[in-house]
Amino acid sequence: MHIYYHDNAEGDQRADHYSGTDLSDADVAKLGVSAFFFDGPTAISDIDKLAIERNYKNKDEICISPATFGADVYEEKVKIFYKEHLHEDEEIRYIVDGEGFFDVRDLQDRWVRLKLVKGDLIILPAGIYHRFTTTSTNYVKAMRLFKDEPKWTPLARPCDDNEYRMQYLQSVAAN
Ligand code: KMT
Ligand code: NI
Repeated sequence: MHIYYHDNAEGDQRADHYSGTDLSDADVAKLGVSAFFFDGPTAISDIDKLAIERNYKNKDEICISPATFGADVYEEKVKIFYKEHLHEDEEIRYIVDGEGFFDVRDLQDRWVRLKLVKGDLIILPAGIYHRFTTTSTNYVKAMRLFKDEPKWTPLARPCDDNEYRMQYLQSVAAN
């Protein structure tokens, strides 16, 4: 997984926005973000194992592309996914095909960009501010894992007094 600081340049959200500064899995682990890679014949059983360990019971698959949604709806969805938000539950995504960017805020409020390609899996903790976009290929097929009742509602920033936000900040404070 390619992880780097976003260049913060205006313009096309689907461009790479590579700042030239790379980060590591260990850097994002300090933000409570976990990165995995599962590919080949054991990928699905590896993911199932992870899901069971974390008490996830369900999964679905979403294909985000102009072909699946129609061009207009696709453009709307891509804009919505890119609005900075948090969730009151973990967000687990596995890239089945294509690619996408997850941007997460670091502890200094900088945007860290994670480029996920086929085989990459990410776990974003509850309470982290983030956003998502497709890349310039405009195509991603992603598996979404969820518990019985996922608290997926995106809460738009600012929601700094949200209890999950406060818990998140406490959990990373020592890092
Ligand atoms: C989210 O919560 O922003 C998403 O699920 C993005 C689409 S899945 C790659
Ligand atoms: Ni989200």
